[in-house]
Amino acid sequence: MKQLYLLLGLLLSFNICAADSLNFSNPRIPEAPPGASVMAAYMEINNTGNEQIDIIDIKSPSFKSIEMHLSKEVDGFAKMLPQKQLSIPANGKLILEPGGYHLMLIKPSKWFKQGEKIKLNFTLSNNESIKLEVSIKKTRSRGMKCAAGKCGGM
Ligand SMILES: [Cu+2]
Repeated sequence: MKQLYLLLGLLLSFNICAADSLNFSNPRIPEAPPGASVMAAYMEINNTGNEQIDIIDIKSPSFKSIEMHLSKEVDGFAKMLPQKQLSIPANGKLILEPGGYHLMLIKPSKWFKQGEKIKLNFTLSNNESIKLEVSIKKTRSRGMKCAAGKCGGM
């Protein structure tokens, strides 16, 4: 009997995978005007595990492609720098937010409106995958206007 428990314990410990250590909070995709060719996704990703986790690829049936970006000011210009991966530190978090890291959703298959859900499929560096559903939300469009170089004025 004791041996059986030991075996079960071993099996359980081998079942713990990196994907189980990630928690996603407040995931959201701001609604974009009809005809927009890109959208952005934001969220907070928490890693409860003792090892860093790297997201190396993201796909969605609703978009042609998805890139990982970091918004940064370079020589006075706001730029979006493509990232090869998103790293969530051990026992830490990575925040995707306007003006920082974000997911760039490229070429939507149609116009997605508030309340619709987008399926995202994350691939980790160890080939595990995580599925996440993110809702389209109406938000103030300030960030979009700034990105287009029309902050204030107008
Ligand atoms: Cu971007």
